[in-house]
Amino acid sequence: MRIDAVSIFPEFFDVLDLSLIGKAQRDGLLELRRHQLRDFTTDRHRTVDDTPTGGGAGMVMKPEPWALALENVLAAPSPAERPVLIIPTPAGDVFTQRTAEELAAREHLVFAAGRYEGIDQRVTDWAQEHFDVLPLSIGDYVLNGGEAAIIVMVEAITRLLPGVLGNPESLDEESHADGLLEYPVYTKPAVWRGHEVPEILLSGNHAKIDEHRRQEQLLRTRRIRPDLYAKHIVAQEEAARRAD
Ligand code: 6GU
Repeated sequence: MRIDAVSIFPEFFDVLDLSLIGKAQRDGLLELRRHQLRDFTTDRHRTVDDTPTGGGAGMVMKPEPWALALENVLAAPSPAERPVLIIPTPAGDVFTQRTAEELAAREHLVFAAGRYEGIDQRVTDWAQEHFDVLPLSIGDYVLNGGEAAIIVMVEAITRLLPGVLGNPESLDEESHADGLLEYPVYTKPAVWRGHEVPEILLSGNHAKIDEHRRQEQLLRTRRIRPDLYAKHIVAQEEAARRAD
């Protein structure tokens, strides 16, 4: 997979050189290219922002440097497929595990990190000519810029790529893989500071252990995320109806 990330703070993305994503880059599974938006300005002050047309607080990112930066990304040799342009914004569709799975199947992702009050809307409109454009939010809160959201999305997407995780089986069991939260996990010792591991987990009976874990998943999801639990129940009812 190829990923390009454009920002006025490309150093933000240095954390992606650590750990599993760093290794994925060194192993050639992922090519991560970072770009400084200011390199695509044409004035002496390398200006990337301007006042909002129509008035109001804050500043807006000018369209011209964005167009030049994105054209530069398009000019580099690239996987044949039409690239996806992801614009992080609290006004976007919510990024979920499903989104991560869909994006993990693409060959070329481009992330455009806005700062200030956002990027001139016409960049989004123009970019549709060259990219599949996706404005995405990582949740209902406000960040100072898109960089931290990009790091979150790149981590969620790239860990799904074949060869990135040491043990790909952990993908099947983790939270959200099947729409439920993960069951609680334990290691040794069996009793620690008076707290015991559930006895069934020490039994060696794998059918019973699977059943216990499934029950814990359902209880935990109902308690912590009733919204996900309700969706799960609806999906189960539909599956049962189809099986009739
Ligand atoms: Cl993707 N960007 C910004 N700036 N704030 C956010 C966000 C994204 N998702 C939630 N808040």
